[in-house]
Amino acid sequence: MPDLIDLRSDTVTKPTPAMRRAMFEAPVGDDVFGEDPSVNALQEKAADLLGHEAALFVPSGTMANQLAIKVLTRPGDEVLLEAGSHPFNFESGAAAVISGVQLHPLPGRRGLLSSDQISAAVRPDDPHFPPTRAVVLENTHNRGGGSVYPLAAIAAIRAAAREQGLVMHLDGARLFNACAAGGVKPAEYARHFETVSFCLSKGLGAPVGSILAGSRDLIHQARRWRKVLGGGMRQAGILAAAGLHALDHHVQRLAQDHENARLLAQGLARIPGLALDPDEVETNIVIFQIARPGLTAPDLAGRFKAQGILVLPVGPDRIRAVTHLDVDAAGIRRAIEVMAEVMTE
Ligand code: TLP
Repeated sequence: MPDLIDLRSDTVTKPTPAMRRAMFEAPVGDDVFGEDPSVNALQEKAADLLGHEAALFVPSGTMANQLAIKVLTRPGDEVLLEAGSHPFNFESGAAAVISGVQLHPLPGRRGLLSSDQISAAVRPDDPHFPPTRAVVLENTHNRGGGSVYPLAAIAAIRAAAREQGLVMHLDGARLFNACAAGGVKPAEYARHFETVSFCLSKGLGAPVGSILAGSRDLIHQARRWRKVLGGGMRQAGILAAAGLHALDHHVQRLAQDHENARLLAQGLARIPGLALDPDEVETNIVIFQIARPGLTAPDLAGRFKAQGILVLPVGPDRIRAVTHLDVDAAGIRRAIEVMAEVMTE
């Protein structure tokens, strides 16, 4: 059987030979003492890119989001976010456990919220209600199908939030995808938020790691909470070097992943029994619907897998496929062929 084509996530990428060399050669020190030169270099570069005072290297996107919620809220506060968002659905209820906050999910359009929704959701100052404290946005939005916030929409939400005295965190796990799609610089998004995270281990292709950026004071607090959660790492420069390499070499190429996602979407749209609108595919995530009664997403994913194509069921009749640096256009064409064949069975 030919090699598997793994479209389950952009988290599955393996470090390239050049990235492995950078990791091998990385100068390291003890990062809990703040002495790892590679970690320090990555944190400075990331803070610079985002236009924030400071940044912290953390093991995962989940930890970055949870540290942000921790330092922006107090127990009993309420956090507004989108109903399909990652922190609401896929972080094991961590915000309740770690921060003791109540999450207030709002229904977005392809995962994106409007400023009016934010204004309308803020609770009045009344002892019955939790104090609304923070807004968390996700850009690109994973379950929204890799949708991208227009900069103007973020600016409008920021203005509404400011009026209500709310602070904001950006789950930018795929922020560089949003930037590549919209021709926007990371700092142009980031300036609207108190804290911003992005993942090195998704489309950027590093094996491990995320960044949380914010003011010096917020990042100082986040560093302490990272230690509380057991995320203080020692010679983490080996990993940070992969992140530095990713920022230097894997940002420009994200446009290719987006082209491949469009190619995939156009191919899938032509397959009888699958439904999607290729025009909705803006970045590297393609979510499609199964339009054949009796055929479920786990069933179909199993049949694709038997033919060497891995995808992720994300609902009873919805499947996600994500493009990334380990699958080229030829791989995408092969995946379309195989999926079309399976659907004729
Ligand atoms: N998303 C993963 C899975 O958890 C679904 C994926 O394959 O897409 N924010 C967003 C928007 C994410 O998509 C993810 C991971 C995270 C945060 C969490 O990152 P990690 O996995 O590093 O904790």
